Amino acid sequence: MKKLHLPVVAILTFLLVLTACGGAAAPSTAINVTMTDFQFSPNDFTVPAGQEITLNAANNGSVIHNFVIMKLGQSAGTSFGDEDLPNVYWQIELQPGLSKTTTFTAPKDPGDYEVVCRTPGHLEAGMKARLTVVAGK
Ligand SMILES: [Cu+2]
Repeated sequence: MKKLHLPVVAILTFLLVLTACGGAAAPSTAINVTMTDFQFSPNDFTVPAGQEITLNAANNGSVIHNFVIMKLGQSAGTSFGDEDLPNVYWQIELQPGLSKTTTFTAPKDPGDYEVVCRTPGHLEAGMKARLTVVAGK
């Protein structure tokens, strides 16, 4: 039994260090996303608040996909509908098989922002991600 203790302590220490460093990946002003039927890959992005972000998006799926960032504190819930439109911070639509590079200004307020695909049925299928906005230094 004692042999188990050292690895456990090492793992816990590692997790503590990660937490101390902020947990999520370092913020980047250039992010890449690949959309397929029906997910975002990766599904977690970290960007610095208020800065111009370059988004390289590719739709490798067989249908239209969207990268929709909801406003802070807003969620599209289980299904994206017209009632969610006023709560959209920024969005792009991408035809199947295409890639596109665009830019947007990251929200000025740090926090976790919901990212969804608004094509009917896709959020229901789990097409969702998270944009983490962190304060600049
Ligand atoms: Cu989609």
